[in-house]
Amino acid sequence: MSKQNGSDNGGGQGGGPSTGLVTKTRPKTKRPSLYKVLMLNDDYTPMEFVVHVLERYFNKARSDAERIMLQVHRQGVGVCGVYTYEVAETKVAQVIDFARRHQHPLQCTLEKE
Ligand code: TYC
Repeated sequence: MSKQNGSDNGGGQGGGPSTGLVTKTRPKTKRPSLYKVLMLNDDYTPMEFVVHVLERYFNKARSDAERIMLQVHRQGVGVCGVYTYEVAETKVAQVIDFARRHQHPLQCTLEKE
């Protein structure tokens, strides 16, 4: 829906008669909400598998992937990346599916930033 600023016969950004009132038209864009993808620790998924997941689905360099994996292993949870909702949701589904196909219980989830 477009914002109406009155008839276009005067000054100011919004048009309308010259009342001396200047209104600003804002671009109707909103930044999308962002979501963290969190990886959860478990006792069974091999460390090497988690590192591989971080490289493959979150485009991490080997050294970053190892650091994140160890953080999850020690603290229980870690951030794999921050994305818009649809991208984050897709990555969570891909990781859980990939882990299941390899019979690992690895879990990850979304959290709004
Ligand atoms: N705790 C697992 C192990 O000792 C390794 C691991 C790390 C599992 C991170 C999941 O998200 C995870 N084999």
